[in-house]
Formats: sequence, C-alpha cells, structure tokens
Amino acid sequence: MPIYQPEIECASRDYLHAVQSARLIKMVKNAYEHVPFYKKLLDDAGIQPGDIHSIDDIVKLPFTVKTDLRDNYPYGLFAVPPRDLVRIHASSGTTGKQTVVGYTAHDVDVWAEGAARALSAAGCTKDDFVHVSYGYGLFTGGLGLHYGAEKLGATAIPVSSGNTKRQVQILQDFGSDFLCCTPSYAMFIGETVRDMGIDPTTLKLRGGLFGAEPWTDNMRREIERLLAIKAYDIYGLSEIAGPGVAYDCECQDGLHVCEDHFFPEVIDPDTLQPLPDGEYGELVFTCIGKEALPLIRYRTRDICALRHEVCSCGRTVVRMTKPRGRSDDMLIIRGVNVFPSQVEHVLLELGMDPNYLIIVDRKNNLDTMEVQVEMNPSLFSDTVKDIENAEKRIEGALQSTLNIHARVRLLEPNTLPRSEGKAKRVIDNRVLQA
Ligand code: DLL
Repeated sequence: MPIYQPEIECASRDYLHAVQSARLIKMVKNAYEHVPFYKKLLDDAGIQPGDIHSIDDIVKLPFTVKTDLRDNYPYGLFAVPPRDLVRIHASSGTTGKQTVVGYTAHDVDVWAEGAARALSAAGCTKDDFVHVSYGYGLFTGGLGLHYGAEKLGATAIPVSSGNTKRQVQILQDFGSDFLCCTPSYAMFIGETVRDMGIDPTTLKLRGGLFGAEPWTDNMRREIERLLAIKAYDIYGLSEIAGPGVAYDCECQDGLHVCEDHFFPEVIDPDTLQPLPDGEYGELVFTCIGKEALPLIRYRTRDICALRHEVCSCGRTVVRMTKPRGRSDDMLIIRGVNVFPSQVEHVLLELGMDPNYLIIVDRKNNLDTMEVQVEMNPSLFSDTVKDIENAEKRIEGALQSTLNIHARVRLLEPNTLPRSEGKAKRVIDNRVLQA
C-alpha cells in the first residue's frame, strides 16, 4: 500500500523526537504569550516557556480538560486574532455548552494532511471516488474527510448523512470506491443494500473509513460482510483537529497517530502519571503543530493504550489501540464497570446484529440493566419458549463477560431506531432520578 508521507510516517524515532521538541517549544511560547488562560495556568504551576527544552519536558506541563474550553467559550483559548482564522467547528456533546474550535489556514492544512494519510493507509489513491456520508456542518466528520480526499487528489462526493436509499443509489451510480461514515451508519447502509436486493459485490466500493464512535472488531467484520469491503478505523476529536488524528493501516492492528502534530500520552486517570506502552489509561493529546487552538495535555477521556514498536506496514509512528470507549461512557452498575463495547462484543460473538440498546435503571435502590437486542432472521421465532431460551443464552454470555446480571429482551427485527451519525446505545434512567 502506498504511504502518503513516508518521510514522517516511517521516520526514525530520533527524527520524530527532534520535530516534536522544536514544535513543543514554539507552541508553549505561543500559548503563554497569546492566551491569558495559559499564562495563568503555567504561572500557577511554576513553569515558564523557557523550562521546556524538548518533548521529554512535556510531563512538566499541567493538564487541560473540556471544561477549560467551556469556561472560555467561545473563543477564549484562541491564540490568534480573528483575521487569521479561516474556519470554526463545534462539538455539541451531550451536556453543557458547545466546544468551539478554530483553525488557521495552516491548521486546516495539518488536519487535511492527517485525513489524507488515513485515506491513503486504507488504499485510497488519486483515482478514487470518496463518498462522504459523515454530517457536514459544525461536526468535523464531513469536511474533515472531504478536505483529506481533496488533499490526496482523490474525488470527494459530499453526500452528507441521511436519506439512506439515496446513499445506496449514489454508491451504485457514481461508482464510489470508499465510504466514510460512522460504523453504525455503515451497518445501516449495509442493511439497506441488502433490503434493496442489491448484491454488495456488484458495487465498486472497496473500502470504508469508519469512526467518531467506539466499535468492536466483530462489528468491523459484520460491516465488511454486509458491504463486501475492507473496513478501516479512523479516530479524531474536534478539540484536537477532527478525523485523521489516528488511523488504521492494512494490518488493522492499532491506529497510527499523527504524532508529529498531535503528541499522545496515556495516563493513569487517578494518579495522572504517564503509563508505559501496553497499559490502558486515559489518552491525552498536546497539539504541537497547530496555531489557533494550541491545546496542552488535553485529557480526552478516551480509554486506550499506546504501542511504539514498528508496524508490519513499515510505519514507525506510535499506534493507539482501538478506543474502548470514554471514561464518561463507562457505566458503573452495582459497582461493576461496564463499557457498552463489551456488550456489543458479546452480542456479535453470538451471531447477533449490533442493533442493541442498554437501559439502566434503579429499582428499590438496586441498579438494573436491560439489553434490548433485535432478533436476526436466524433467531426469529414465533414460539415464546424459543425466544426465552435465546434470551437466557445471551444473559449467560453477558454474565460471564460483565460479571453482572443483565436482563435480555429480544425484539423483532427493525424495531430499534437506526442512526445516521453517532449511535445512542445507552439510556441511563438513574441520571434522571438523581
Ligand atoms: O467524532 C471526529 C471524527 C469524525 C472522528 C469522523 C472520526 C471520524 P467529536 O464529535 O469531537 O469528533 O467526538 C470525539 O468521539 O473523543 C471519541 O470518544 C469518539 N471517537 C472518535 N473517533 C473514534 C473511533 C469526532 N475511531 C470523540 N473509535 C472522541 C472510538 C471514537 N471512538
């Protein structure tokens, strides 16, 4: 597979260290001199820009969190005047104010470079048509992949999300080679292809870049089967840039981080100490290559581990494991930590489709968990006994993975709402009662 920027993606660790060190020194100085928030943050921590001599000194710097962006809403953390900005995006989140991010022309270029690296790692070339079904707008998904495709010299098809039958029509008629959308929407598009009676092997499509929400390897295989393609993971977050912060290569063995622009660390969320390779913790990014929003040690809340060994594809840049979920997605049910991705893994292992909803409640001061999941045609039955037996079997499998009891309710096919963007997998009624 061609590598978009081998001089960076396959660079020696020494070279990367030098690039990162120079960029961190410049970025900290810029942040300190142009953003009052950072001047105070560093002064309070007893650190001056002159104390930063190389990327190794990053551990001296204090952390930032999402509420710092919210407290300085909308533009308080920008390090450049409005005349230097060329773009604004925002992420709504589920609670509180939006998080507003800004980009200079250089920042848009850095971001597009990341997305182009991701597309190239999935095998996309200048000759290909890239069907973008991420939403266009303040969400970074649509425009992120769009600019990445154009940067690579491929042809972007800006379909945006929604109207799924039309999506399939366009895949057929326009001869799209790559599809970009959330994994849950890719599933829905795949189901629609099937329901329209189309053989997916007759489509020209050969790959897809799916991200913006956690998804398991089992779901990857399901999408690959439904659409007859190879499915690649793409990671990003608007605070750091958007899609293309990290991406799968053909080995599908961890996501390569654009660490020349976005320096990653994994920390223990309790002690805040950096963790060694292979240990799971909270992912932290420092934007060393951006001008408008120079985030320092930003705590993403995403849970993953880092690996520095060279990948079989030849890339030397650090890899992050597929994010397991966010620490704030983690449910604590009767004291046990449960990630929705664990439930998804179990359901797919049992041959179910990943159309499910977790409902958490509190009855008589005791947490309850119900997993609603659609029957697929192989399980479909009119006999109450058959359905009950299947529910019991799934309950047993969930119990042995999660270590807690979850009631399972099988639903008829196509009863749960489908998502065109990020899927909603959890309803936690305990929050409402609080
Ligand atoms: O979701 C950017 C994006 C768009 C990434 C399209 C990939 C593709 P936000 O809306 O700011 O930005 O949400 C960022 O989504 O902190 C993760 O929790 C989650 N996330 C993003 N990509 C992945 C992924 C976009 N590949 C938040 N796997 C992040 C798991 C992901 N979670």
